[in-house]
Amino acid sequence: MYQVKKTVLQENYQELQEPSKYKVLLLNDDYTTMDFVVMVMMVVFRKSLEESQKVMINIHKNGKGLCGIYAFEVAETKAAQVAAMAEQHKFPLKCSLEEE
Ligand code: TYC
Repeated sequence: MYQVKKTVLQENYQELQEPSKYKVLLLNDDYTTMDFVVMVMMVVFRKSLEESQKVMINIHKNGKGLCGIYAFEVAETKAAQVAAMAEQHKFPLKCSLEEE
């Protein structure tokens, strides 16, 4: 009985929690062009030209940078879009996801 109550309480608690959010980070490399990264940022992450340029330079200097924070499915879709665009253009550009 105690175990059943405990399980029900745990389930209720989990249902009350906000779903986790995920950071989508873009990684620097030596081959992807700056223009391509800026274009990806505008198309996939819906940033302005100016913001995309700022984020791209930050990644170029620091090795990686934050492109956005989303629910898991959205973050996964954005990462898949980046991977598909990079593959199409034969660039090694990579994304990573981090739980917030
Ligand atoms: N380092 C790349 C260059 O000098 C530009 C670049 C920026 C690549 C950000 C990837 O996520 C990246 N062409």
